[in-house]
Amino acid sequence: MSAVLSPVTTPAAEVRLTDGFHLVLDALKLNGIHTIYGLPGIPITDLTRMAQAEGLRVISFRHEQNAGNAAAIAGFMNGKPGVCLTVSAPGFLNGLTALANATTNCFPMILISGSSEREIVDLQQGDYEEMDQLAIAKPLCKAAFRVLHADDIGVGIARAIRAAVSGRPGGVYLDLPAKLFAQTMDAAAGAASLIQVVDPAPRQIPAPDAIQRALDLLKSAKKPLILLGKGAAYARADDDIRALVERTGIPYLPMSMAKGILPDTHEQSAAAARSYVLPEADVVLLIGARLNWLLSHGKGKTWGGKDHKSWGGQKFIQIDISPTEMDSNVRIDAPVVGDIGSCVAALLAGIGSQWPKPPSEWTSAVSERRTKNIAKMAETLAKDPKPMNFHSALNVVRDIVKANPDAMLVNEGANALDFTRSIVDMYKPRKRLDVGTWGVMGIGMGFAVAAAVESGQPVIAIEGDSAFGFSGMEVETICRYNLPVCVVIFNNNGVYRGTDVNPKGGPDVAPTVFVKDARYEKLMEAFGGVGVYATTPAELRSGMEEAIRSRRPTLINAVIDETAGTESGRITSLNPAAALKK
Ligand code: FYN
Ligand code: ADP
Repeated sequence: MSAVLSPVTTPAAEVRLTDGFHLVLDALKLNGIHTIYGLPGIPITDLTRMAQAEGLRVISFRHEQNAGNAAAIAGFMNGKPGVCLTVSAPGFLNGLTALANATTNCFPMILISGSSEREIVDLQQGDYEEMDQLAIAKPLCKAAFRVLHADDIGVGIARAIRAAVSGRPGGVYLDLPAKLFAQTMDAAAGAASLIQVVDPAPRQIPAPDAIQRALDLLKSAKKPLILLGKGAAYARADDDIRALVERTGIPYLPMSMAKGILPDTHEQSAAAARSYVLPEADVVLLIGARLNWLLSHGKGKTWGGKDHKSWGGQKFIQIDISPTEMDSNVRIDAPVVGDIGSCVAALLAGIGSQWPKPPSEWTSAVSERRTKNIAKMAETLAKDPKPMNFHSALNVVRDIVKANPDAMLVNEGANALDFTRSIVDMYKPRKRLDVGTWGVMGIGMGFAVAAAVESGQPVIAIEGDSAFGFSGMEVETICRYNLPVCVVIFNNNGVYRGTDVNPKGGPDVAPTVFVKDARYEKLMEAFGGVGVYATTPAELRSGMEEAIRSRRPTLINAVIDETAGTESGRITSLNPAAALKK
């Protein structure tokens, strides 16, 4: 809606004017963006007020990084850009970490930051929060734009949206200098300058010969494997992906945020036989998953190679929207470039209904290994050690998620992340949100807020005590918006565990150790939410059940054995240990 501003020079006839503030909001609304995650301050305070007045939902945070993480995951959940709004310089920098993380994870997001006076910034004359934000953002995101004139706002927002969601999704920075907001222009001309983006993420149809090459290779396989990544979850091609898996009969392995595209209890899931299938498979079909560190770069011992850089002998088919992803780590024998929906549909058409199932020696071997590992896990989960440990606590979480398959699960930490990933089954797509490609700490409360706001479903956030600290102040935000978030902190008194000691014996504790028996639940109580102190699985269970039932903001301080946990969880090998001890 345009503002009717007081006429300045033409008292006879009232001139209908609009301004930069309204044009930004009108452009967002025109493109179906109705929620802004941010933190008000100079020069965007009024923009947040006006946004609310114009009917947008404004979710205000206590730190921009958490607002940015919220916007990023909203982008993943919706397939359209999540928007984060920050103040200049330090606020912008705080949001930038989330923008870079969104880009790394291929989440569509737009970081809009106010900035100081260009004339002063560019001459480096020392303005309030002086910083050349555009230049700093550029290398850390997919695209960066600055708008100087009100009549360019429509183009600026349109370009930001297209850059965020088309092709490989990612983060976009939009720089809006303070002077832009108050610029006025004729309201009709302003409305005409806005662009409603048509087909912002166009389908990209794969070439027929690329599909044929992939089908030929897949047909030749004796031990085929399908690997589903979070790109497959993002693509929302759930039915076709399931049909591809089931019609071919090929075992599949979900990456962590791809869990639930098919239910983890699916009989073709090879998740519980990971270390068996990776080195054994002969042809691997990657759908929206990169051969990065999380997949040991497609080579080395994980894949059956002789040493850490040797090829294991697998052939790869890779479906990805980004052509340059191919061959980034090992040779891709059958690249299929296009959007996952179109690529999987084309493969399905070629597969038809007569596709031969993989040799039964392969599928039975996978299934045998899987059954054995699941049985072993069930034995461990059935134990009831005192004090409670990761397994006995996660056994409860596993039951609660099974009973509430629509609930969103947010997960971060080291051991808290790794154990949750393998113990807690997911039943529906895009329900598991975690540390992603960087393995970054600090996404927890930002993701939890957006998960609740965007889905309306209860949110369960399983947090390591260290990971929680990065965004813990947002429990106030959770209470302020009365969001149905149940935070469970696995409290073992430290980073990895709470047992390290200061080798010098001085008054400082070891760098990995926190305050013993910290009462995290009181943080939630301080803002009117529910705090639960749980030392047994039964207490944890009743706390979680009540949180889901009541939908009240809840924080459960789940006290676990302080000796539980290993260095960096499952990635101990990435944490260099000194060979020389002084
Ligand atoms: C998995 N597993 C199971 C099941 N699911 N067993 C029984 N039942 C079920 N349902 C088994 C699986 O076969 C593996 O055993 C093991 O559990 C772990 O499985 P996971 O988690 O899939 O595999 P792994 O080896 O941990 O995967 C490697 C990885 C992962 C790099 C993809 O570790 C990862 O995503 N790490 C992210 C770490 C991170 O970002 N940390 C944050 C920073 S921490 P085996 O087959 O016997 O191996 C800072 O310090
Ligand atoms: P994971 O960490 O689960 O393995 P990655 O983030 O490494 O997943 O990989 C996701 C991949 O999916 C990226 O290479 C990205 O280009 C691709 N991708 C994202 N969306 C689509 C889409 N709609 N169609 C095709 N590829 C996509």
